[in-house]
Amino acid sequence: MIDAVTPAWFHPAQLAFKPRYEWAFGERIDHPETTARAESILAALRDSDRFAVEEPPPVPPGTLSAQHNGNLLALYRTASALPEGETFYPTVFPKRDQVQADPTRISHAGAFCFDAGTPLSSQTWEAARWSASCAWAAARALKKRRLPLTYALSRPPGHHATGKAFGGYCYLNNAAIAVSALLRGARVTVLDIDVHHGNGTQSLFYRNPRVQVVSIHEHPDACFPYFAGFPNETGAGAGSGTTLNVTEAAGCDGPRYMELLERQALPAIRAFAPDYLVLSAGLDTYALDPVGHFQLTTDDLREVGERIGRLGLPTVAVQEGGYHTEHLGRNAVALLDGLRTTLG
Ligand code: OKP
Ligand code: ZN
Repeated sequence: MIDAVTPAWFHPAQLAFKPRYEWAFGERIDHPETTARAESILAALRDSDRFAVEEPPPVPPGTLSAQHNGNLLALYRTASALPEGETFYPTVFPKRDQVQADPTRISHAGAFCFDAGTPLSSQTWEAARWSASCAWAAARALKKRRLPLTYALSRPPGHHATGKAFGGYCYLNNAAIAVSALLRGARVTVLDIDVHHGNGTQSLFYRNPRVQVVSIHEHPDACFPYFAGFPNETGAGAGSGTTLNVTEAAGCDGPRYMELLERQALPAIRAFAPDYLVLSAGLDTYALDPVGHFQLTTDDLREVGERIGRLGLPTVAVQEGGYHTEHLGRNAVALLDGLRTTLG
């Protein structure tokens, strides 16, 4: 049980970026990844007496370039020069043999992107950089202050961003940046409980024997990101066996989810015996979520937190998805309260 206040990180510049719509199966839909999400979580943290919100210092550029290709970062700077109010949606996605990709041209953005739901504007880089800064600051505090739990209110999310490409509403891989802040002389597990597979996080650590990546998500046969997250992806090279994908069909409810956690995810983490846990804390497993197809309740999310906390690992929770704006803050606090109950 944690009695002390849990520190949380957020920067107001994360609210500057407002994606308006995404292309989903040929339809233009309102973009689910809104600033209201962060405001819902912020309000719920502030309404409780158990969290203290701080502003992070900026993440060092070298920490970003350790995870992401220079051309991808250069493209974000190019996007920063877009005219105010203009948004660029990549629609041409060249294959490797067709590429002369120039990151100083916004028209080439599709070479660094894998879907049509992740727009660029003059505000994207600023927001993504502060989102990553939250994850970096939360991980550093966990280690330096020897805390049981810290929370990064990261937005935009990060787990789909790979070393070379953005997509799935993600630009910088916040969880990977948290890992990098913890990794010196340590082993780290990323447990990704977002309803979508974190293909970016998986690919960044696929061959790394010191970073285990465990994810529970809707099976990619019928769910974004479609091309990764299958159970037969288990790591490669020196990292063979350090990736675990636990999948379930749409409709997965609380009791079934607890089974997946207790029978598959948590035993694998105990066997790896890491020094730290980075929790990719997506809340789109919630039954009323407009994007995800799982059926968890707010009480289930609290129980998920309690069960993860029983690992007894110093944990940095990094916000990922979760799109039921009204209940999002309540769900974030439920998950964190669950962790607080059993950690410490
Ligand atoms: C981001 B995160 C189908 C379009 C799918 C992408 C979903 C990205 C989820 N309606 N759009 O993992 O919460
Ligand atoms: Zn998600």
